[in-house]
Amino acid sequence: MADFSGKHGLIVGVANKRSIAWAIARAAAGRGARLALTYQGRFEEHVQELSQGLAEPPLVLPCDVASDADIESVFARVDQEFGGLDFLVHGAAFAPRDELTAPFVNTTREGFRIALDISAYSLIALTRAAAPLMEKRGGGSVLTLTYLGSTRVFPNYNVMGVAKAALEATVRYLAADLGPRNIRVNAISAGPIKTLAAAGIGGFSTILNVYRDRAPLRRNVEAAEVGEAAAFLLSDAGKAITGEVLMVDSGFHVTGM
Ligand code: NAD
Ligand code: IMJ
Repeated sequence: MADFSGKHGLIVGVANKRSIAWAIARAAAGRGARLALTYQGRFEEHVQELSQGLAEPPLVLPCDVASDADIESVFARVDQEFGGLDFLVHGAAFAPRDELTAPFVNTTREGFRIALDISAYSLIALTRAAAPLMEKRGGGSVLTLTYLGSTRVFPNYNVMGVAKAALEATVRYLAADLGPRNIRVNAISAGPIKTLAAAGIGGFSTILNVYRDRAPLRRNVEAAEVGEAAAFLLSDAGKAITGEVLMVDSGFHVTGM
Protein backbone atom coordinates (compact mmCIF):
# COMPACT_ATOMS: atom_id res chain seq x y z
CA MET A 1 0.00 0.00 0.00
CA ALA A 2 0.86 3.68 -0.32
CA ASP A 3 4.11 4.76 1.26
CA PHE A 4 4.01 7.93 3.35
CA SER A 5 7.65 7.96 4.39
CA GLY A 6 9.06 11.47 4.22
CA LYS A 7 5.51 12.89 4.17
CA HIS A 8 4.14 15.28 6.76
CA GLY A 9 0.46 15.58 7.63
CA LEU A 10 -1.80 17.65 9.86
CA ILE A 11 -4.89 15.99 11.32
CA VAL A 12 -7.71 18.04 12.84
CA GLY A 13 -10.57 16.33 14.69
CA VAL A 14 -9.16 13.68 17.01
CA ALA A 15 -11.16 13.58 20.25
CA ASN A 16 -10.61 9.98 21.37
CA LYS A 17 -9.70 6.51 20.15
CA ARG A 18 -13.03 6.14 18.32
CA SER A 19 -12.58 9.31 16.25
CA ILE A 20 -12.51 8.73 12.50
CA ALA A 21 -9.64 11.25 12.36
CA TRP A 22 -7.69 8.97 14.72
CA ALA A 23 -8.23 5.99 12.39
CA ILE A 24 -6.87 8.14 9.55
CA ALA A 25 -3.92 9.20 11.71
CA ARG A 26 -3.10 5.55 12.40
CA ALA A 27 -3.38 4.62 8.73
CA ALA A 28 -1.03 7.44 7.69
CA ALA A 29 1.43 7.01 10.56
CA GLY A 30 1.46 3.24 10.00
CA ARG A 31 2.65 3.92 6.45
CA GLY A 32 5.47 6.16 7.64
CA ALA A 33 3.96 9.67 7.83
CA ARG A 34 5.11 12.20 10.41
CA LEU A 35 2.02 13.87 11.91
CA ALA A 36 0.77 16.90 13.73
CA LEU A 37 -2.52 16.39 15.58
CA THR A 38 -4.72 19.19 16.82
CA TYR A 39 -7.31 18.92 19.55
CA GLN A 40 -10.20 21.01 20.80
CA GLY A 41 -9.38 22.20 24.36
CA ARG A 42 -11.29 19.66 26.44
CA PHE A 43 -9.69 16.69 24.64
CA GLU A 44 -6.05 17.55 25.39
CA GLU A 45 -5.43 14.67 27.79
CA HIS A 46 -7.04 12.05 25.52
CA VAL A 47 -5.10 13.18 22.47
CA GLN A 48 -1.76 13.45 24.30
CA GLU A 49 -2.27 9.93 25.62
CA LEU A 50 -3.26 8.49 22.23
CA SER A 51 -0.32 10.14 20.52
CA GLN A 52 2.08 8.12 22.69
CA GLY A 53 0.87 5.06 20.79
CA LEU A 54 2.22 6.21 17.41
CA ALA A 55 5.62 4.94 16.23
CA GLU A 56 6.91 8.48 15.75
CA PRO A 57 5.58 10.96 18.34
CA PRO A 58 3.38 13.56 16.64
CA LEU A 59 3.35 17.26 17.24
CA VAL A 60 0.22 17.85 19.38
CA LEU A 61 -1.31 21.32 19.29
CA PRO A 62 -4.55 22.95 20.46
CA CYS A 63 -6.85 24.34 17.78
CA ASP A 64 -10.38 25.64 18.01
CA VAL A 65 -11.33 25.81 14.32
CA ALA A 66 -13.60 28.78 15.07
CA SER A 67 -10.49 30.80 15.93
CA ASP A 68 -8.40 32.40 13.16
CA ALA A 69 -5.64 33.04 15.71
CA ASP A 70 -5.51 29.33 16.66
CA ILE A 71 -5.33 28.31 13.01
CA GLU A 72 -2.56 30.83 12.34
CA SER A 73 -0.41 29.59 15.24
CA VAL A 74 -0.92 25.92 14.32
CA PHE A 75 0.41 26.47 10.80
CA ALA A 76 3.28 28.63 12.04
CA ARG A 77 4.34 25.75 14.32
CA VAL A 78 3.84 23.12 11.61
CA ASP A 79 5.92 25.15 9.13
CA GLN A 80 8.63 25.61 11.76
CA GLU A 81 8.77 21.87 12.60
CA PHE A 82 8.07 20.29 9.19
CA GLY A 83 9.18 23.01 6.74
CA GLY A 84 6.08 22.33 4.64
CA LEU A 85 3.04 20.05 4.56
CA ASP A 86 1.93 17.17 2.31
CA PHE A 87 -1.58 16.54 3.57
CA LEU A 88 -4.36 17.92 5.76
CA VAL A 89 -7.27 15.98 7.25
CA HIS A 90 -10.33 17.91 8.43
CA GLY A 91 -12.56 15.94 10.80
CA ALA A 92 -14.26 18.67 12.81
CA ALA A 93 -18.04 19.03 12.92
CA PHE A 94 -20.43 20.57 15.40
CA ALA A 95 -23.99 21.80 15.74
CA PRO A 96 -25.54 22.87 19.05
CA ARG A 97 -27.29 19.85 20.55
CA ASP A 98 -30.78 21.42 20.44
CA GLU A 99 -30.53 21.76 16.67
CA LEU A 100 -30.26 17.95 16.41
CA THR A 101 -33.39 17.30 18.43
CA ALA A 102 -35.86 20.11 17.64
CA PRO A 103 -37.86 20.01 14.40
CA PHE A 104 -35.73 21.30 11.48
CA VAL A 105 -38.12 24.19 10.84
CA ASN A 106 -37.12 25.55 14.27
CA THR A 107 -33.41 25.82 13.35
CA THR A 108 -32.12 29.02 14.94
CA ARG A 109 -30.01 31.69 13.21
CA GLU A 110 -27.24 31.13 15.77
CA GLY A 111 -27.40 27.32 15.49
CA PHE A 112 -27.17 27.59 11.71
CA ARG A 113 -24.23 30.00 11.97
CA ILE A 114 -22.30 27.77 14.37
CA ALA A 115 -22.95 24.54 12.44
CA LEU A 116 -21.79 26.06 9.16
CA ASP A 117 -18.83 27.88 10.73
CA ILE A 118 -17.38 24.84 12.54
CA SER A 119 -18.37 22.16 10.04
CA ALA A 120 -17.88 23.88 6.66
CA TYR A 121 -16.16 27.30 6.79
CA SER A 122 -13.30 25.82 8.84
CA LEU A 123 -12.26 23.74 5.81
CA ILE A 124 -11.71 26.96 3.84
CA ALA A 125 -9.71 28.60 6.65
CA LEU A 126 -7.52 25.53 7.24
CA THR A 127 -6.95 24.90 3.54
CA ARG A 128 -5.97 28.54 2.93
CA ALA A 129 -3.39 28.30 5.72
CA ALA A 130 -2.13 24.92 4.47
CA ALA A 131 -1.74 25.96 0.81
CA PRO A 132 1.57 27.87 1.06
CA LEU A 133 3.11 24.99 3.06
CA MET A 134 1.89 22.49 0.46
CA GLU A 135 3.29 24.59 -2.37
CA LYS A 136 6.73 24.17 -0.82
CA ARG A 137 6.29 20.42 -1.46
CA GLY A 138 5.05 20.91 -5.03
CA GLY A 139 1.44 20.23 -4.02
CA GLY A 140 -0.65 18.44 -1.43
CA SER A 141 -3.84 16.61 -0.55
CA VAL A 142 -6.71 17.85 1.62
CA LEU A 143 -9.40 15.49 2.90
CA THR A 144 -12.58 16.13 4.85
CA LEU A 145 -15.33 13.89 6.22
CA THR A 146 -18.95 14.15 5.23
CA TYR A 147 -22.20 12.23 5.52
CA LEU A 148 -25.05 11.24 3.18
CA GLY A 149 -27.31 13.55 5.21
CA SER A 150 -25.97 16.29 2.89
CA THR A 151 -28.19 15.10 0.06
CA ARG A 152 -30.80 12.84 1.74
CA VAL A 153 -32.89 13.54 4.78
CA PHE A 154 -32.13 11.59 7.97
CA PRO A 155 -34.15 12.09 11.17
CA ASN A 156 -32.51 14.66 13.50
CA TYR A 157 -29.48 15.31 11.27
CA ASN A 158 -31.16 18.64 10.52
CA VAL A 159 -28.82 21.63 10.19
CA MET A 160 -25.81 19.25 10.03
CA GLY A 161 -27.22 18.07 6.69
CA VAL A 162 -27.20 21.65 5.46
CA ALA A 163 -23.64 22.11 6.79
CA LYS A 164 -22.48 18.92 5.01
CA ALA A 165 -24.07 20.12 1.74
CA ALA A 166 -22.06 23.34 2.14
CA LEU A 167 -18.96 21.33 3.00
CA GLU A 168 -19.24 19.17 -0.13
CA ALA A 169 -19.73 22.26 -2.32
CA THR A 170 -16.70 23.78 -0.56
CA VAL A 171 -14.66 20.72 -1.56
CA ARG A 172 -15.53 21.32 -5.23
CA TYR A 173 -14.80 25.06 -5.16
CA LEU A 174 -11.51 24.57 -3.31
CA ALA A 175 -10.54 21.80 -5.75
CA ALA A 176 -11.12 24.12 -8.70
CA ASP A 177 -9.31 27.01 -7.03
CA LEU A 178 -6.25 25.07 -5.86
CA GLY A 179 -5.92 22.46 -8.60
CA PRO A 180 -3.53 24.68 -10.61
CA ARG A 181 -1.20 24.61 -7.56
CA ASN A 182 -1.39 20.77 -7.50
CA ILE A 183 -3.41 20.82 -4.28
CA ARG A 184 -6.19 18.23 -4.32
CA VAL A 185 -9.31 18.49 -2.18
CA ASN A 186 -11.64 15.56 -1.55
CA ALA A 187 -14.16 14.21 0.93
CA ILE A 188 -15.01 10.77 2.23
CA SER A 189 -18.67 10.20 2.97
CA ALA A 190 -18.65 7.56 5.68
CA GLY A 191 -21.46 5.29 6.76
CA PRO A 192 -22.61 5.65 10.40
CA ILE A 193 -19.94 4.79 12.98
CA LYS A 194 -20.38 4.86 16.76
CA THR A 195 -18.07 7.75 17.69
CA LEU A 196 -18.46 10.61 20.15
CA ALA A 197 -20.30 12.58 17.42
CA ALA A 198 -22.83 9.75 17.33
CA ALA A 199 -23.08 9.22 21.08
CA GLY A 200 -26.41 10.15 22.56
CA ILE A 201 -28.04 10.57 19.15
CA GLY A 202 -31.51 9.11 19.66
CA GLY A 203 -32.00 5.94 17.63
CA PHE A 204 -28.39 5.57 16.48
CA SER A 205 -28.49 1.79 16.95
CA THR A 206 -31.57 1.72 14.72
CA ILE A 207 -29.63 3.64 12.06
CA LEU A 208 -26.78 1.11 12.30
CA ASN A 209 -29.27 -1.75 11.95
CA VAL A 210 -30.96 -0.18 8.91
CA TYR A 211 -27.59 0.24 7.18
CA ARG A 212 -26.55 -3.30 8.07
CA ASP A 213 -29.81 -4.73 6.70
CA ARG A 214 -30.01 -2.67 3.50
CA ALA A 215 -26.44 -1.91 2.42
CA PRO A 216 -25.19 -4.09 -0.47
CA LEU A 217 -22.37 -5.41 1.73
CA ARG A 218 -24.88 -6.15 4.55
CA ARG A 219 -22.61 -4.75 7.23
CA ASN A 220 -21.57 -1.49 8.81
CA VAL A 221 -18.33 0.37 8.18
CA GLU A 222 -15.39 0.46 10.58
CA ALA A 223 -13.35 3.58 11.25
CA ALA A 224 -10.21 1.66 10.18
CA GLU A 225 -11.79 1.12 6.75
CA VAL A 226 -12.30 4.87 6.41
CA GLY A 227 -8.61 5.17 7.39
CA GLU A 228 -7.61 2.88 4.50
CA ALA A 229 -9.69 4.82 1.97
CA ALA A 230 -8.26 8.07 3.36
CA ALA A 231 -4.70 6.77 2.92
CA PHE A 232 -5.53 6.15 -0.75
CA LEU A 233 -6.85 9.68 -1.35
CA LEU A 234 -4.05 11.32 0.64
CA SER A 235 -1.30 9.39 -1.13
CA ASP A 236 0.05 9.53 -4.66
CA ALA A 237 -2.34 6.66 -5.49
CA GLY A 238 -5.04 9.36 -5.66
CA LYS A 239 -2.98 11.94 -7.52
CA ALA A 240 -5.49 12.46 -10.35
CA ILE A 241 -8.52 12.67 -8.03
CA THR A 242 -9.84 16.02 -6.83
CA GLY A 243 -13.21 17.60 -6.04
CA GLU A 244 -14.56 14.12 -5.30
CA VAL A 245 -16.84 12.75 -2.57
CA LEU A 246 -15.88 9.09 -2.13
CA MET A 247 -18.62 6.97 -0.56
CA VAL A 248 -17.27 4.57 2.10
CA ASP A 249 -20.60 3.23 3.30
CA SER A 250 -20.88 -0.48 2.35
CA GLY A 251 -22.74 0.76 -0.75
CA PHE A 252 -25.77 1.99 1.23
CA HIS A 253 -26.18 5.08 -0.95
CA VAL A 254 -27.02 3.09 -4.11
CA THR A 255 -30.10 1.48 -2.63
CA GLY A 256 -33.58 2.57 -3.66
CA MET A 257 -35.61 0.17 -1.56
P1 NAD B 1 -15.64 12.79 16.84
O1 NAD B 1 -16.55 13.37 17.86
O2 NAD B 1 -14.60 11.86 17.28
O3 NAD B 1 -14.97 13.94 15.97
C1 NAD B 1 -15.53 15.23 15.81
C2 NAD B 1 -14.43 16.19 16.10
O4 NAD B 1 -14.82 17.54 15.87
C3 NAD B 1 -13.95 16.12 17.56
O5 NAD B 1 -12.57 15.80 17.59
C4 NAD B 1 -14.17 17.53 18.07
O6 NAD B 1 -13.19 17.95 18.97
C5 NAD B 1 -14.08 18.30 16.78
N1 NAD B 1 -14.60 19.66 16.91
C6 NAD B 1 -15.87 20.07 17.15
N2 NAD B 1 -15.90 21.41 17.30
C7 NAD B 1 -14.62 21.85 17.12
C8 NAD B 1 -13.99 23.13 17.19
N3 NAD B 1 -14.70 24.23 17.45
N4 NAD B 1 -12.65 23.19 16.97
C9 NAD B 1 -11.93 22.08 16.73
N5 NAD B 1 -12.46 20.84 16.67
C10 NAD B 1 -13.79 20.75 16.88
O7 NAD B 1 -16.64 12.08 15.78
P2 NAD B 1 -16.38 11.49 14.31
O8 NAD B 1 -17.58 10.68 14.02
O9 NAD B 1 -15.05 10.90 14.22
O10 NAD B 1 -16.47 12.80 13.40
C11 NAD B 1 -15.44 13.20 12.50
C12 NAD B 1 -16.07 13.65 11.20
O11 NAD B 1 -16.67 12.53 10.56
C13 NAD B 1 -17.14 14.72 11.33
O12 NAD B 1 -17.02 15.64 10.27
C14 NAD B 1 -18.41 13.92 11.16
O13 NAD B 1 -19.44 14.72 10.66
C15 NAD B 1 -17.95 12.92 10.12
N6 NAD B 1 -18.79 11.74 9.96
C16 NAD B 1 -19.10 10.95 11.03
C17 NAD B 1 -19.89 9.82 10.85
C18 NAD B 1 -20.30 8.96 12.01
O14 NAD B 1 -21.27 8.23 11.89
N7 NAD B 1 -19.58 8.98 13.13
C19 NAD B 1 -20.34 9.49 9.56
C20 NAD B 1 -19.98 10.30 8.49
C21 NAD B 1 -19.19 11.42 8.69
C1 IMJ C 1 -25.91 12.91 14.08
C2 IMJ C 1 -27.15 13.43 14.43
C3 IMJ C 1 -28.32 12.89 13.92
C4 IMJ C 1 -28.28 11.84 13.05
C5 IMJ C 1 -27.04 11.32 12.70
C6 IMJ C 1 -25.85 11.86 13.22
N1 IMJ C 1 -26.68 10.28 11.87
C7 IMJ C 1 -25.33 10.15 11.85
C8 IMJ C 1 -24.77 11.12 12.70
C9 IMJ C 1 -27.65 9.46 11.14
C10 IMJ C 1 -24.60 9.15 11.04
C11 IMJ C 1 -23.29 11.34 12.98
N2 IMJ C 1 -22.73 12.33 12.00
C12 IMJ C 1 -22.61 11.90 10.62
C13 IMJ C 1 -22.35 13.62 12.34
O1 IMJ C 1 -21.89 14.33 11.46
C14 IMJ C 1 -22.52 14.15 13.69
C15 IMJ C 1 -22.31 15.47 13.96
C16 IMJ C 1 -22.58 16.10 15.22
C17 IMJ C 1 -22.88 15.42 16.40
C18 IMJ C 1 -23.15 16.13 17.56
C19 IMJ C 1 -23.54 15.46 18.85
C20 IMJ C 1 -23.23 16.31 20.06
C21 IMJ C 1 -23.51 17.78 19.85
N3 IMJ C 1 -23.37 18.31 18.62
C22 IMJ C 1 -23.10 17.55 17.51
N4 IMJ C 1 -22.81 18.18 16.35
C23 IMJ C 1 -22.54 17.49 15.24
O2 IMJ C 1 -23.80 18.49 20.82
